[in-house]
Amino acid sequence: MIKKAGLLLLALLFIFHFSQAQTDSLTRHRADWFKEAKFGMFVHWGLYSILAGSYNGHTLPDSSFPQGKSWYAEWIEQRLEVPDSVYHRLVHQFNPVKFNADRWVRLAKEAGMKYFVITAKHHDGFALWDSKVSDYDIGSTPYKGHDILGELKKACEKYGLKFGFYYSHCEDWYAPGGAKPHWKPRIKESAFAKYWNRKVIPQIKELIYRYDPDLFWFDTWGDAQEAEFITDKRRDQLIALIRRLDPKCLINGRISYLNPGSQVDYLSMLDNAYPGEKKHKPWQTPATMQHSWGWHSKDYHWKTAQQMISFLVNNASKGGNYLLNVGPKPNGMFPKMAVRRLMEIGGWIAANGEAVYGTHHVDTKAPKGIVFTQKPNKNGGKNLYVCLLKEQSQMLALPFRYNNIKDCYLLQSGMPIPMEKNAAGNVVLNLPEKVAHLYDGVQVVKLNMK
Ligand code: H79
Repeated sequence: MIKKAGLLLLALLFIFHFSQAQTDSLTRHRADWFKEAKFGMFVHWGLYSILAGSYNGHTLPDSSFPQGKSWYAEWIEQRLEVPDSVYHRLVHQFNPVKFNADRWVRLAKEAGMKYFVITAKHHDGFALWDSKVSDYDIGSTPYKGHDILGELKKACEKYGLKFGFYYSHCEDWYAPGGAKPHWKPRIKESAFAKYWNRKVIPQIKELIYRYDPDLFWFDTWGDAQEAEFITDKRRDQLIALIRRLDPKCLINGRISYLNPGSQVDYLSMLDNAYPGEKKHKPWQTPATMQHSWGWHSKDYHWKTAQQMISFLVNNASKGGNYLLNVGPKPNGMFPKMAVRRLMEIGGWIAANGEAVYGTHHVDTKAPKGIVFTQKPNKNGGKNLYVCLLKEQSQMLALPFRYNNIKDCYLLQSGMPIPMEKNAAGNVVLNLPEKVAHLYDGVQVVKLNMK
């Protein structure tokens, strides 16, 4: 009898040990795909897209409003003081008849993006899916019956992209207890608690049960309300919930920007912020193509494709990702300026993607206007990618031993690049003028190292 009980205990211990090991391994490897991926698409789309940055004869930014000095079109309700009743009635106008999930995700794929993150709910509180706990959702629009998030998920599976959600867990301008902009009267803790339990938690569950996402992107940026409402307890409750229901799902540091704790999978920088060095966790810059995230028809500050490629490569050189935003129009179309840029970036990636995907940061300090990425190669050595982001002189000295380099050529064409050895024993590349002066955009020279 005692022997039997002992055996049973042993078996149980074994099973426990085994499942624990599996969980540990999942925890350790959960973010592997994210580290390799480097490049993702962010989409900001909701009721604000209808207003496109303008309301009642005013266009953001507009300093005649006390809080009007911002380009962020997704903030228009607050910044241009759109009356709640007017803004809420936009649900009756949200009818993106030209929405085509396959086309969106195909564009992302062709741009070289490996994951796709869409605003399931932004600060305005509007849910882009048919939510059981809120009528402020797609189910109240003329587009009801369409499963936007489901179609996007399907398209992501088809094209091999990971799929995840931006979810505004702190600010919610619709729910009475959701946090409001910092210049508004502060919400009571008891009201926030209600909002948290009756909207945030159930909606996160819905998103997981319905769409099985690969990641969540929460959004705080270190202001006073975050400190007050997103307590460690709430942060950990939300993390535990997601871990329990969807252990593969990644969670970002902006779940609590001031105090992310140790359990988050990756860090998100502030909007359009680029750190100077690598981080202790996988990380990412969320970035805009214009100033605004949501569609803003009068924001003409479009970055060039080459600028965006530089940001992508620069982040890769520090071990980070680049999450590039598109703000679709209310009819469901991507702005043509965005389409053009996605295609241009995709063209560059088709020729130079090897220098980005699956690479690691390089500690060696690079000359100005240059960044390095690297990865092991099949011969037991490594490939070092010298990315020229700014014009260089044709004789380019690099901080690598000449004797360690087997081979050197332009990545996109295979054109050999002549090398010399300088007095210090380091390599000096002899670049053709068109390469050194970037006539063909950002250039990558590949060094095959011992
Ligand atoms: O969803 C988008 C924005 O609506 C939301 N986060 C992104 C992904 C956001 N809303 N407000 N904030 C972020 C805080 C913004 C702070 C800013 Fe700044 C101050 C933006 C511009 C000045 C800090 C400094 C961040 C960029 C520069």
